[in-house]
Amino acid sequence: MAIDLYWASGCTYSWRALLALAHKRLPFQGHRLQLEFQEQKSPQMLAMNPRGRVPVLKDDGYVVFESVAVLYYLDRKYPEPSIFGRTPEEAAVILRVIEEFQAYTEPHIMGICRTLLGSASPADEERPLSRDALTDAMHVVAREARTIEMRVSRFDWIVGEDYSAIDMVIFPAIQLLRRALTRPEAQDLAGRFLPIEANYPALGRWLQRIESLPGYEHTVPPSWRIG
Ligand SMILES: N[C@@H](CCC(=O)N[C@@H](CS)C(=O)NCC(=O)O)C(=O)O
Repeated sequence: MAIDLYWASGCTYSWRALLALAHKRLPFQGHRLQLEFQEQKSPQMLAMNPRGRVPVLKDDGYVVFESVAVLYYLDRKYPEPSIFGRTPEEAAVILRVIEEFQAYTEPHIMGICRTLLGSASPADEERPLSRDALTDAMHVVAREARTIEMRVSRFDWIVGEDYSAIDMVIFPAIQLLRRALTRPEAQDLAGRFLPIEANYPALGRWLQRIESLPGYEHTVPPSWRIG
């Protein structure tokens, strides 16, 4: 087994893969790319992922990209501890909640974060939001966060009794949102969300639960530690 992970600091999608590798205690060779220098678009990277995005995982010559596919591959290849549930029913709920998050919540979180933190990407769909759009996005996120709050107030993890792929998918996005909302220009938006421990106490405990997992500290974006 020789796993290579191509990733970028502060990239929530890369963070998912790092969390899965840490949880499964899989040794790997990390290749940190600098997105601002377009390293993800080098010929070597484009040969592995023609979309020129990270994360990309290579395992003994097999290449997989798109973060949820990376998590799924790792789980099929290295099944213990499982991150896609123990039963077909649990697996379906994990996948369903991943789909729901990606369809209904994540685009709004990313819009807010891109606007407040800036983005290296010039793509149309990645333009900053207007002030009104920002406020609307925050309403949606606050509402969706309530449903996650309900889930983690019943169990320790978002689905069922184990830490799973859905926790790994949502956690980095919430951390990025927290970071974006601490910007001075976000003061009027932040009140509905921060401090998270006051607005969403179960979500706050869930974040701390993940932060205390073995190996977690190695997954934290290095660019955040010095900023
Ligand atoms: N849907 C992809 C998204 C990956 C993605 O957008 N990665 C960003 C960094 S967080 C990227 O590589 N951007 C580089 C670019 O757009 O040139 C996944 O889940 O892996």
